[in-house]
Amino acid sequence: MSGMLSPSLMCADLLNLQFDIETLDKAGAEYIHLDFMDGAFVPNITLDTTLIKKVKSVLVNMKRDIHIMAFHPEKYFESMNIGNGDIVSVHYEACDNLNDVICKIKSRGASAFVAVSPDTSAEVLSSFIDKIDGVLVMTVYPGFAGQPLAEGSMEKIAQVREMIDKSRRNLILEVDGHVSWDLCGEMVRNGADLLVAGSSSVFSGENSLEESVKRMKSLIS
Ligand code: S6P
Ligand code: MG
Repeated sequence: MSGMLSPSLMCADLLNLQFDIETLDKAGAEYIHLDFMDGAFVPNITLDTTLIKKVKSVLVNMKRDIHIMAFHPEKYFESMNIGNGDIVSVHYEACDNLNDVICKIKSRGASAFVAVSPDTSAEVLSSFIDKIDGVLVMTVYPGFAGQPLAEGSMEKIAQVREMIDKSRRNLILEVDGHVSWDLCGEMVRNGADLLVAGSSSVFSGENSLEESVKRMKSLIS
């Protein structure tokens, strides 16, 4: 069992973004996690659509993993230039017509993921599991980095893994929030495929970014 890595750009050095992105790419991270917030679905604002669009032009091996924490996420697809190779996660709690949003993501050639916040039951995913390419299990409350792991997160990862296995579809299970050095191995053992790394690990400042990616990869392989 081996996990993939998606370092979260909102935790990077905002004054040296291009350097950090290129370092993560060279070090072997598979994805770059790009958080978009609207200040309404969540009480915060982070990376904007222009930056999210521009990131694509400096990636060599990494792919974009775009996490949209916003109402009406489809409003932003064009300005982010969403297309082939991108993962796009939209929140179950933020969409009036999730089926329609999923279709719009797929029609652009991207992979459609549904994100569930800590207080949302995994059961809600059963109506969408046949249509999506992955699930994003939020293990902190959306909006901020540096939070503790939400209660019941490990059990929820295992529960979603079971749902995916039962569906017999090849979905990716992504985990976002407090993916620490200590917990990342257990998350993968519970069924996570793709881990978002933020201030609890890769951006903790203990090691260089390059060393951090290698350390994380060795813990999840
Ligand atoms: C939170 C956001 C996340 C954070 C990540 C930070 O709203 O969706 O992607 O960037 O949780 O990592 P950490 O280790 O600080 O929780
Ligand atoms: Mg995120």
